[in-house]
Amino acid sequence: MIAEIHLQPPQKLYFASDFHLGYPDHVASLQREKKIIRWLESVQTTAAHIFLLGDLFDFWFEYRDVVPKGGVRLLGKIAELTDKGTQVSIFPGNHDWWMFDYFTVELGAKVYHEPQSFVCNGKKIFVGHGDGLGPGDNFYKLLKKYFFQVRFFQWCFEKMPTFAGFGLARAWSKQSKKKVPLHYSLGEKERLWQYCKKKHQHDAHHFYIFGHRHFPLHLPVTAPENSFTGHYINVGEWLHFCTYAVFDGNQVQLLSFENTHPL
Ligand SMILES: [Mn+2]
Repeated sequence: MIAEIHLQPPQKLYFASDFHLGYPDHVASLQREKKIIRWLESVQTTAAHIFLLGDLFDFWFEYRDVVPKGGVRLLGKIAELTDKGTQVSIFPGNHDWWMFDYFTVELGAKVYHEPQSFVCNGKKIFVGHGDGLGPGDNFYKLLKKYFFQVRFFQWCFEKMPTFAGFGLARAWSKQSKKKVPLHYSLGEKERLWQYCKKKHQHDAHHFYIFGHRHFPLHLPVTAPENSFTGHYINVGEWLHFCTYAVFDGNQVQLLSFENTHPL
Protein backbone atom coordinates (compact mmCIF):
# COMPACT_ATOMS: atom_id res chain seq x y z
CA MET A 1 0.00 0.00 0.00
CA ILE A 2 1.29 3.46 -0.92
CA ALA A 3 1.69 5.81 2.02
CA GLU A 4 -0.23 9.07 1.66
CA ILE A 5 0.92 12.37 3.07
CA HIS A 6 -1.27 15.50 3.21
CA LEU A 7 0.51 18.81 3.54
CA GLN A 8 -1.20 21.99 4.76
CA PRO A 9 0.75 25.19 4.03
CA PRO A 10 3.38 25.98 5.25
CA GLN A 11 4.20 22.28 5.77
CA LYS A 12 6.87 20.72 3.56
CA LEU A 13 8.79 17.52 2.99
CA TYR A 14 12.58 17.63 3.29
CA PHE A 15 15.12 15.21 1.84
CA ALA A 16 18.87 14.89 2.50
CA SER A 17 21.45 12.14 2.43
CA ASP A 18 25.09 11.06 2.58
CA PHE A 19 26.29 12.78 5.76
CA HIS A 20 28.96 10.04 6.23
CA LEU A 21 29.36 10.87 9.92
CA GLY A 22 32.63 9.47 11.26
CA TYR A 23 34.51 10.28 8.03
CA PRO A 24 37.34 11.19 7.68
CA ASP A 25 38.06 11.91 11.38
CA HIS A 26 36.33 12.99 14.58
CA VAL A 27 36.98 16.74 14.20
CA ALA A 28 35.75 17.06 10.59
CA SER A 29 32.78 14.80 11.26
CA LEU A 30 31.72 16.76 14.36
CA GLN A 31 31.84 20.04 12.46
CA ARG A 32 29.63 18.51 9.74
CA GLU A 33 27.28 17.00 12.30
CA LYS A 34 26.77 20.39 13.99
CA LYS A 35 25.96 21.91 10.61
CA ILE A 36 23.39 19.15 9.93
CA ILE A 37 21.79 19.93 13.31
CA ARG A 38 21.63 23.65 12.39
CA TRP A 39 19.94 22.66 9.12
CA LEU A 40 17.41 20.42 10.90
CA GLU A 41 16.68 23.25 13.35
CA SER A 42 16.14 25.65 10.45
CA VAL A 43 13.57 23.36 8.79
CA GLN A 44 11.83 21.76 11.74
CA THR A 45 9.04 24.32 12.10
CA THR A 46 7.78 23.62 8.56
CA ALA A 47 8.80 19.95 8.26
CA ALA A 48 5.89 17.50 8.23
CA HIS A 49 8.22 14.70 7.24
CA ILE A 50 12.01 14.45 6.93
CA PHE A 51 13.46 11.80 4.66
CA LEU A 52 17.08 10.83 5.33
CA LEU A 53 18.24 8.90 2.29
CA GLY A 54 21.09 6.84 3.68
CA ASP A 55 24.82 6.85 4.37
CA LEU A 56 24.08 8.99 7.41
CA PHE A 57 27.03 7.19 8.98
CA ASP A 58 30.22 6.18 7.24
CA PHE A 59 29.67 2.88 9.03
CA TRP A 60 26.79 1.69 11.15
CA PHE A 61 26.19 -1.78 12.51
CA GLU A 62 23.79 -2.59 15.30
CA TYR A 63 24.98 -5.26 17.66
CA ARG A 64 22.42 -6.98 19.86
CA ASP A 65 23.08 -4.75 22.87
CA VAL A 66 25.45 -2.09 21.56
CA VAL A 67 25.52 0.61 18.85
CA PRO A 68 28.63 2.35 17.42
CA LYS A 69 30.12 5.45 19.08
CA GLY A 70 29.52 8.88 17.56
CA GLY A 71 26.68 10.70 15.86
CA VAL A 72 24.93 11.33 19.18
CA ARG A 73 23.79 14.83 18.21
CA LEU A 74 22.07 13.49 15.10
CA LEU A 75 20.55 10.57 17.01
CA GLY A 76 19.28 12.93 19.71
CA LYS A 77 17.87 15.33 17.13
CA ILE A 78 15.97 12.55 15.34
CA ALA A 79 14.46 11.48 18.68
CA GLU A 80 13.51 15.09 19.48
CA LEU A 81 11.87 15.55 16.06
CA THR A 82 9.78 12.40 16.31
CA ASP A 83 8.85 13.20 19.94
CA LYS A 84 7.48 16.53 18.72
CA GLY A 85 5.44 14.86 15.96
CA THR A 86 7.65 15.27 12.87
CA GLN A 87 7.90 12.05 10.91
CA VAL A 88 11.41 10.88 10.11
CA SER A 89 11.96 8.15 7.51
CA ILE A 90 15.37 6.64 6.95
CA PHE A 91 16.49 4.67 3.88
CA PRO A 92 19.78 2.98 4.91
CA GLY A 93 22.56 3.24 2.32
CA ASN A 94 25.45 0.99 1.40
CA HIS A 95 27.46 2.32 4.38
CA ASP A 96 24.79 2.00 7.05
CA TRP A 97 22.56 -0.76 5.78
CA TRP A 98 22.78 -2.60 9.11
CA MET A 99 20.16 -0.56 10.92
CA PHE A 100 17.84 -3.02 12.57
CA ASP A 101 15.39 -1.86 15.23
CA TYR A 102 17.34 0.84 17.12
CA PHE A 103 16.10 3.70 14.94
CA THR A 104 12.48 2.58 15.19
CA VAL A 105 12.34 1.51 18.84
CA GLU A 106 14.68 4.11 20.35
CA LEU A 107 14.32 7.07 17.98
CA GLY A 108 10.78 6.70 16.63
CA ALA A 109 11.87 6.83 12.97
CA LYS A 110 10.66 4.60 10.16
CA VAL A 111 13.34 2.54 8.41
CA TYR A 112 12.89 1.37 4.81
CA HIS A 113 15.42 -1.07 3.39
CA GLU A 114 13.89 -0.76 -0.09
CA PRO A 115 12.84 2.31 -2.12
CA GLN A 116 9.24 3.34 -1.52
CA SER A 117 6.47 5.24 -3.26
CA PHE A 118 4.62 8.00 -1.45
CA VAL A 119 1.69 10.11 -2.61
CA CYS A 120 1.78 13.66 -1.33
CA ASN A 121 -0.96 16.16 -2.25
CA GLY A 122 -1.67 14.12 -5.39
CA LYS A 123 1.98 13.87 -6.54
CA LYS A 124 3.68 10.48 -6.70
CA ILE A 125 7.16 10.49 -5.21
CA PHE A 126 9.60 7.57 -5.37
CA VAL A 127 12.29 7.67 -2.68
CA GLY A 128 15.37 5.58 -1.90
CA HIS A 129 19.12 5.65 -1.29
CA GLY A 130 19.81 4.58 -4.88
CA ASP A 131 22.53 1.93 -4.54
CA GLY A 132 22.27 -1.04 -6.88
CA LEU A 133 19.62 0.57 -9.13
CA GLY A 134 19.92 0.95 -12.89
CA PRO A 135 22.20 -0.88 -15.32
CA GLY A 136 25.70 -2.15 -14.42
CA ASP A 137 27.34 -2.14 -10.96
CA ASN A 138 26.97 -5.93 -11.06
CA PHE A 139 29.67 -6.77 -8.51
CA TYR A 140 28.04 -4.53 -5.90
CA LYS A 141 24.59 -5.96 -6.67
CA LEU A 142 25.87 -9.51 -6.08
CA LEU A 143 27.69 -8.46 -2.91
CA LYS A 144 24.54 -6.84 -1.56
CA LYS A 145 22.26 -9.74 -2.35
CA TYR A 146 24.50 -12.67 -1.37
CA PHE A 147 26.56 -11.13 1.44
CA PHE A 148 25.45 -7.86 3.04
CA GLN A 149 21.78 -8.80 3.29
CA VAL A 150 22.28 -12.41 4.34
CA ARG A 151 21.36 -13.01 7.97
CA PHE A 152 24.11 -15.64 8.39
CA PHE A 153 26.89 -13.22 7.39
CA GLN A 154 25.39 -10.52 9.60
CA TRP A 155 25.49 -13.04 12.45
CA CYS A 156 29.18 -13.82 11.67
CA PHE A 157 30.01 -10.10 11.65
CA GLU A 158 28.28 -9.63 14.97
CA LYS A 159 30.36 -12.42 16.51
CA MET A 160 33.68 -10.91 15.33
CA PRO A 161 35.65 -8.81 17.83
CA THR A 162 34.61 -5.19 17.20
CA PHE A 163 38.18 -4.06 16.37
CA ALA A 164 38.18 -6.54 13.48
CA GLY A 165 34.65 -5.70 12.36
CA PHE A 166 35.32 -1.95 12.41
CA GLY A 167 38.69 -2.54 10.66
CA LEU A 168 36.85 -4.27 7.82
CA ALA A 169 34.33 -1.45 7.72
CA ARG A 170 37.12 1.17 7.44
CA ALA A 171 38.67 -0.78 4.57
CA TRP A 172 35.25 -0.88 2.84
CA SER A 173 34.84 2.85 3.36
CA LYS A 174 38.28 3.61 1.88
CA GLN A 175 37.54 1.81 -1.37
CA SER A 176 34.38 3.82 -1.98
CA LYS A 177 35.12 7.14 -3.56
CA LYS A 178 34.02 10.29 -1.85
CA LYS A 179 35.86 12.67 -4.14
CA VAL A 180 33.42 14.95 -5.86
CA PRO A 181 33.92 15.41 -9.60
CA LEU A 182 34.23 19.12 -10.41
CA HIS A 183 32.03 18.69 -13.44
CA TYR A 184 29.50 15.92 -13.49
CA SER A 185 29.97 14.50 -16.96
CA LEU A 186 28.27 11.11 -16.88
CA GLY A 187 25.32 12.48 -18.84
CA GLU A 188 23.19 9.73 -20.33
CA LYS A 189 25.33 7.13 -18.54
CA GLU A 190 24.04 8.25 -15.15
CA ARG A 191 22.58 4.97 -13.87
CA LEU A 192 19.97 6.41 -11.59
CA TRP A 193 18.67 8.68 -14.36
CA GLN A 194 18.45 5.63 -16.64
CA TYR A 195 16.65 3.76 -13.87
CA CYS A 196 14.12 6.61 -13.53
CA LYS A 197 13.47 6.74 -17.29
CA LYS A 198 12.83 3.00 -17.37
CA LYS A 199 10.54 3.13 -14.36
CA HIS A 200 8.70 6.08 -15.92
CA GLN A 201 7.57 3.79 -18.78
CA HIS A 202 5.44 1.50 -16.62
CA ASP A 203 5.23 3.02 -13.13
CA ALA A 204 5.44 6.77 -13.60
CA HIS A 205 6.11 9.11 -10.70
CA HIS A 206 6.25 12.90 -10.60
CA PHE A 207 9.48 12.88 -8.61
CA TYR A 208 12.28 10.33 -8.16
CA ILE A 209 14.47 11.34 -5.23
CA PHE A 210 17.73 9.59 -4.37
CA GLY A 211 21.11 10.09 -2.71
CA HIS A 212 24.17 7.84 -3.17
CA ARG A 213 25.54 9.73 -6.18
CA HIS A 214 27.31 12.41 -4.06
CA PHE A 215 26.39 15.03 -6.64
CA PRO A 216 23.26 17.22 -6.65
CA LEU A 217 21.21 16.73 -9.81
CA HIS A 218 17.82 17.79 -11.10
CA LEU A 219 17.03 16.17 -14.46
CA PRO A 220 13.84 15.66 -16.50
CA VAL A 221 12.46 12.11 -16.76
CA THR A 222 10.54 11.35 -19.91
CA ALA A 223 9.27 8.20 -21.59
CA PRO A 224 7.46 7.93 -24.96
CA GLU A 225 4.70 5.90 -23.23
CA ASN A 226 3.99 8.75 -20.88
CA SER A 227 2.63 12.21 -21.44
CA PHE A 228 3.97 13.90 -18.31
CA THR A 229 7.57 14.70 -17.48
CA GLY A 230 8.91 13.49 -14.15
CA HIS A 231 11.91 14.83 -12.29
CA TYR A 232 14.98 12.95 -11.07
CA ILE A 233 16.44 14.77 -8.09
CA ASN A 234 19.66 13.71 -6.47
CA VAL A 235 20.03 15.38 -3.11
CA GLY A 236 23.85 15.33 -3.27
CA GLU A 237 25.88 15.06 -0.06
CA TRP A 238 27.13 16.97 2.99
CA LEU A 239 30.92 16.61 2.63
CA HIS A 240 31.04 19.51 0.14
CA PHE A 241 27.66 20.62 -1.22
CA CYS A 242 25.41 20.45 1.88
CA THR A 243 22.39 20.11 -0.40
CA TYR A 244 18.83 19.09 0.34
CA ALA A 245 15.52 18.93 -1.48
CA VAL A 246 12.25 20.44 -0.35
CA PHE A 247 8.74 19.59 -1.59
CA ASP A 248 6.04 22.19 -0.94
CA GLY A 249 3.11 20.05 -2.10
CA ASN A 250 3.61 21.01 -5.73
CA GLN A 251 7.27 21.28 -6.72
CA VAL A 252 10.65 20.00 -5.56
CA GLN A 253 13.49 22.48 -5.14
CA LEU A 254 17.13 21.62 -4.64
CA LEU A 255 18.86 23.98 -2.20
CA SER A 256 22.12 24.19 -0.31
CA PHE A 257 22.56 25.07 3.35
CA GLU A 258 24.98 27.79 4.50
CA ASN A 259 26.08 28.05 0.85
CA THR A 260 29.66 26.87 1.16
CA HIS A 261 29.49 25.30 -2.30
CA PRO A 262 26.56 27.11 -3.96
CA LEU A 263 24.70 25.25 -6.69
MN1 LIG B 1 27.41 7.73 0.17
